Amino acid sequence: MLRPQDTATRERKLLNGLWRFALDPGGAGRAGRWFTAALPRAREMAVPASYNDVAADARVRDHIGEVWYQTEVRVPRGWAGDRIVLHFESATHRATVWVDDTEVVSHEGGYTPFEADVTNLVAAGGTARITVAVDNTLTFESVPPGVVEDTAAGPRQRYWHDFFNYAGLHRNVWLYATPAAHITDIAVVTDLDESTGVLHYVIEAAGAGSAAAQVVLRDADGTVVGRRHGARGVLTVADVHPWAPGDGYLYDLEVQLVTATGDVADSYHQSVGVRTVSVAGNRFLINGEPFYFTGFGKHEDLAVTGKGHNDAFLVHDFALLEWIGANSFRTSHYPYSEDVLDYADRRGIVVIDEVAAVGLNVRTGEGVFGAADYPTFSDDTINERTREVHAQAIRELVARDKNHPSVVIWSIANEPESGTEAAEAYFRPLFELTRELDASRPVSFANDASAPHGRCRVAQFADVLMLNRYYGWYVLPGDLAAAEIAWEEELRAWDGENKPILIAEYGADTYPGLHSVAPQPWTEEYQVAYLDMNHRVFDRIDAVVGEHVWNFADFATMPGIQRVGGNRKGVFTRDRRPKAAAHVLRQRWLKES
Ligand code: BDP
Repeated sequence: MLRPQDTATRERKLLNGLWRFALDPGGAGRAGRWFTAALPRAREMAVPASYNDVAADARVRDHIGEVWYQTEVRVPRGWAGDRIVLHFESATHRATVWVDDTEVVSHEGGYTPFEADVTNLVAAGGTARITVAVDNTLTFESVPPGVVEDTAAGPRQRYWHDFFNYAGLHRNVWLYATPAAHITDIAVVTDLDESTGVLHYVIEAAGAGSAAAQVVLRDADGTVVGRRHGARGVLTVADVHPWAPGDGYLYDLEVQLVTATGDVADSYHQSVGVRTVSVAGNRFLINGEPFYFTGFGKHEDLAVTGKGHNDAFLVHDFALLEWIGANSFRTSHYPYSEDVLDYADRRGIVVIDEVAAVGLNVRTGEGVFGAADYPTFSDDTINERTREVHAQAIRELVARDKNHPSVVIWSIANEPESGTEAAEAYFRPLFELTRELDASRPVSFANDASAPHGRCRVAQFADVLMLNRYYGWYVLPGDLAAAEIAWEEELRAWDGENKPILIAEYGADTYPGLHSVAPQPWTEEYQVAYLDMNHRVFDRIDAVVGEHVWNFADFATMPGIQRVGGNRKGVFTRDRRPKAAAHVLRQRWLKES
């Protein structure tokens, strides 16, 4: 599936705006065929946005189950004879879509795109009613997992990750047109042979008949630097300008379907950054050079709009990344908007791309998320069907993001149970699958303190060891001297694995404006002292190839006594003001680069 684009042969129409919106607490909408007419008792809702905080209504914020969105679209007159497609960049966590009275598509998984060919259901110049039922329920067979428990107070959604379960239509919705003969997929893998860039490409098309594929490669100035006929092939670029961290240089690969008479039936533009990624011993290499990651785990999280994509915050967050000297981030804990990855490509920011497999450990949050009264892996909890949903989430992530030069590691889970035989059996095929889908990038997952060195049975599969550790916060809170000793001891053990180690999370909750002379947990001084301690440890361990502070900014969480107005481990507040730690990181990271 290709992201909708305006090209010489394609056109798109954005359907964002105010849609009709209705909660369906009793699950009456499907039987009542709500898609056949204007939604009953509808209010209006912004798209894109999480619906939860927009309405100022606890019933909306805490709703469990389906909500319904509806809009009317006029199909552009000029699209007669074209193939017409309805495309959702995401619907969290699953959705069913109707065009007028006809069901057109269902999709599981909250962070990847899906679409339906609606050519036979709409007419150019006419209107169509689009209705979407979006379900936020997390179950043991969803990714992330959860369970709805029946309690005396009614159903309650439980899950084992701390960020709030925002839901809705978080990203763009498009109606777009392509010719009947159209390109359906493009895959590009790049290599460097000294100063020559090598591009291996594969094109897929449908309805193409005798039309043949060809590609034209242009540099950033628009000069043609390569051409080739054929649906797969290799292009070489002498004196290539590689994509590199801090230098988001992109070529434009125009893919065309050309008819026997020489007409361009379809055209699509794929940006390409020519770079290599590899692991050599305990080094992480980009273009053959050791790379040290500085940056954060982030969230898609804003006041009011929740996980709704916002371009102003995209640009602002990247401006802050550059200000602070961060060269990278992880899309913790789910695939982010494609706008984020496109922008990372252009800004030369390095990305660790993560699937939404977070909270696959019912013990992690004991005390935070309630008692661990389920086994993590069992026939009735996380099981083979969950693994198939997880596998599909990986397939969709790689399919969507494989051409982004910014993406250098696939992260296939965050802090799963990883110290058991069941975990080893669950994850082995998922690592194999990811490597089959993409042999060009390292694969990893974020390990947590419950499976330290010697106990983790999943780290054996990872090309890079990504460790989330909270020495001085969850472990030995307030005693940074003891934390430093314990942390160094554990890290030295991992150092012996001869794999690169990325500290994928370390952080301390910090209430902005709270101060103390002797660093006390929750103060700005403590966050600074905590980070300094961690950095001393990292600098003593050879295999450490990067540091991602948890978190870039404060973010909303489920309610809980360990959280004060959300998770406060942000180096920036939720509205992006720096805490004292931001200035300290800036000093360290600008020196690194
Ligand atoms: C880690 C999780 C992250 C949490 C963080 C925390 O990976 O999602 O937000 O802990 O507790 O375990 O702050």
